[in-house]
Amino acid sequence: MMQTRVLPLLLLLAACTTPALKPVAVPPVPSAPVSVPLPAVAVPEPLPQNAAFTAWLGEYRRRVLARGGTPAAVESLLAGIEMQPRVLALDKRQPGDSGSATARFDAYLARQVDVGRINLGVAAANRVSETLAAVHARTGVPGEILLAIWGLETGYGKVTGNFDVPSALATLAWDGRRAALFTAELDAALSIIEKGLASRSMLRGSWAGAMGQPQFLPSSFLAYALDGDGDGRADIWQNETDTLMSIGNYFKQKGWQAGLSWGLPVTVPDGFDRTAIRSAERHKTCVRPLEKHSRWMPVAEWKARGLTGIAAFPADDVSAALIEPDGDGQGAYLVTRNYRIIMDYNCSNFYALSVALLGDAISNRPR
Ligand SMILES: [Ca+2]
Repeated sequence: MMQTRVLPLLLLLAACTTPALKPVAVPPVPSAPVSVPLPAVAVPEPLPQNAAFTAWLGEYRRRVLARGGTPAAVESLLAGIEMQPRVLALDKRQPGDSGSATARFDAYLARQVDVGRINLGVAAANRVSETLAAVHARTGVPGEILLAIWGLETGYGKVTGNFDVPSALATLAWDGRRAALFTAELDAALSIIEKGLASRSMLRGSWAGAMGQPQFLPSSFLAYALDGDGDGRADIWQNETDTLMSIGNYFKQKGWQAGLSWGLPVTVPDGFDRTAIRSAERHKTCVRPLEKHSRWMPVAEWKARGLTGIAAFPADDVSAALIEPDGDGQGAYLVTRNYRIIMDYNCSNFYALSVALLGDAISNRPR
């Protein structure tokens, strides 16, 4: 634009003062211009983070409106969404399954399942005993598993996270490392508002978008949250009964078998042949943690192979797998299909074993 305006004027001036073009002496280019400072070159600056995020959010708004999102719900969801650098920092710091490669389960267990958490679990068991019985009756999930999930996720509802969940999800979706996952969760948050299941201001939780006392992602809220106290709402943020009923429903829908324990600690005999129990299962999700499980065998077969501490298992025909989280001969657990349901909640052997053992500790403590 600028050139087209200025160029004719320059040509006009040149025509007035110079009758003809003459060769112009071009100064030689210095062969080694070491001391000559380079002229300042205007490098286009990258879009500031916030501007890039705002552009992403605008595109998201356009997309959800184009596919029929309720405008009022879309604006409600997007109102107050901000890019959260702290979410990005926490996401980059997050270790993989079970922490680093050198993390040990015994140390993790000692941290997660300490006397304080067990005692609070026993107190909670007394306080909400009627609710636990009601959830057990409806879902088949025993109280100690409900309490252990509740206790490990949020300290029995005390630490639910104070991040604005739509902001956290949008930040993670925009960041791109797991864009599809977090965009789908942002869509689920929109559905929660569209359906009037929770208000915009209630959508608070962890930096990774896990909400309320059971730490449900929005998609889990849509799929599993239940109203436990009969007021017509599933309030997983403030209501303990709704929280426990929702956790029970999650387990039931994922396939928890009523009356089947998660498993138990066992002792593996010296010289045990571990190559003979390797699993040929191929997993599509939660691959690395599930690769640590042996193949399934009936309890009777495990007994025949010399495992001890197994007598408490009620039935010899129950299918079970062996896990040694800290390596061969350093603590072993025989687990049932129900243990895999705990892993559905959080794909980690460290987590699932902690839930199982916290549950045992709570239920074995006198009330
Ligand atoms: Ca309710």
